[in-house]
Amino acid sequence: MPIPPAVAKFADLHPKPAHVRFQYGTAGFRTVASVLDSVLFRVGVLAALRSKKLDGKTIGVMVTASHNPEQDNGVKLVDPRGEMLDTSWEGHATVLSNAQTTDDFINELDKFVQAAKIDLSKPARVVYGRDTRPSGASLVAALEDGFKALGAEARDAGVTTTPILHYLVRAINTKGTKDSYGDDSEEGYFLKLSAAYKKLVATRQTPSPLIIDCANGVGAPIAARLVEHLGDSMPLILENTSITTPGALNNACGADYVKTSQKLPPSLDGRLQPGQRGCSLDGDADRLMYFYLDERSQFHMLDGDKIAALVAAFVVELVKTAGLQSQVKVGVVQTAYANGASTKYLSERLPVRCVPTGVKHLHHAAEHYNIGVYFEANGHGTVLFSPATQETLRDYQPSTPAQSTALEHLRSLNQLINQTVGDALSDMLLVEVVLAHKAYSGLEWDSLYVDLPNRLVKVVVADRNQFKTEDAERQLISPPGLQQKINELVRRYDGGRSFVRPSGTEDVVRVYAEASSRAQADELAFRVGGLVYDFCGGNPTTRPKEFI
Ligand code: G16
Repeated sequence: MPIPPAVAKFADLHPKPAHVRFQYGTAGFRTVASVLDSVLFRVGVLAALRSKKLDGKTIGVMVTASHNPEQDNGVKLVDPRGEMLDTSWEGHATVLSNAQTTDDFINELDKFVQAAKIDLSKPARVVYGRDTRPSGASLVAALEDGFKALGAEARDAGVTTTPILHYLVRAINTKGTKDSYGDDSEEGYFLKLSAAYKKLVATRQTPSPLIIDCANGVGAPIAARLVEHLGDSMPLILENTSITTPGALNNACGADYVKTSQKLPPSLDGRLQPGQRGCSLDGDADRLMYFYLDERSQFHMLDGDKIAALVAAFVVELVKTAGLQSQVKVGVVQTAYANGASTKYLSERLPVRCVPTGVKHLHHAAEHYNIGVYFEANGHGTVLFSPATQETLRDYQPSTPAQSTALEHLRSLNQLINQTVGDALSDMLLVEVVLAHKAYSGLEWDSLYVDLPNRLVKVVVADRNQFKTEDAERQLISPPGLQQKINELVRRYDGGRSFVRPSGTEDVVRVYAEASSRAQADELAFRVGGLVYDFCGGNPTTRPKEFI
């Protein structure tokens, strides 16, 4: 079947800008919003094709640039079980987005449809949502043209969080089956989470109020609805909720700000009291960072690694108490950004794997465990219960009251934790459950292990694509010779570790460094940053002055 003529007609309305090269990266396409119109249209077409290929299963499309600044936007596809798009389609997405003219696009599309053996007569179904970015509405209009071009049945989920969109995709595709994931509505999501949370804390004291920094993004209205569903069971104070103030999104607030600057968002100064727990979401509410101030008002960050340590220990304990330790093996997945102290702490207790950055890599690795706990240091992560483990939890007959209680908790955790992707609000409730069960304050949680001082630096280079890595991104293989120079530098620092990789969401190269003291970690990061800058022919007049 040939490509329907409507595709060319609509494609003419969304010309590709000249001299821009797009790439389906770590989390889909992501760049400055003003150049994305053609990409959104083409992603609409691709989503419809993906659905046709999968016999009309519903495919998700999320329009967001998550932690990026407000002027950026992006789009990513979600596969039928709520997981990230199959990586084998990422390359096709890149090729289609870069076809220069309508004719080139139709040609590429035709080649792809033939090669992938897509039956165009099959139905296509999609569900799509967007975050609060001002560019979202017009980009969604371009996306909708892509759906119309192939006659896809499209459901608009409106302004929502990335994890809710993932939830909806799985809920729609499992509706009425034995694997039903929940009602396919936002309301269904809130009911599922809040019911599980209330069950898990039923016998615990109501926690002290938690401050949530909503990053001035979509987390604000969604958290407000969660508050209604939780009622008195969880006092939440929402901050940074200005979703219509221009320039406010992710600006000096949010999970990425907290992680990279290792500081309290200035807007929370005087709001967060010593000893009180606070947390930050990012622009689409899929990342979570916790923090607290000690009695001297010193800021302490509890990042994705600390969340992994807290949660993994709790899950292991429940599995053991339930008497399931021989059947249910728990494992952890991290990336090279995981603090060395967290990896040490976790690997002394559990199997730990290191994979490249990007939820898709962590998610797939976590699926190999019966219960897989995965968190990136930046606060993105979740806990996966394998289908076999879910059956075990359903059928297992406990023999003591203690076993029975632990089993019930595991069942409720499986309901509370978003099984499709990292979800800041679901993760926040998970953390609160563990803190309530362990009667931990932020300080006690923080004391599980002591972080090695670390620093993350961004370097702007002419072409980040020349950076290629191996060994889960811990070694550079290109540009040639640079890794050797980094190794020489690292050797001079006590407890030093550093690696360099190109970002898949921003036009920068990221440098991570760790050392035994704060000053040394900073120095190492800035020295490696300088090395990268000089090696890549950076302009001496624009060389950042902190690059020693
Ligand atoms: C996305 C991905 C994360 C990744 C982050 C940064 O997060 O989902 O897995 O850690 O980008 O990636 P990079 O270092 O390649 O820029 P988000 O929250 O921005 O969607």
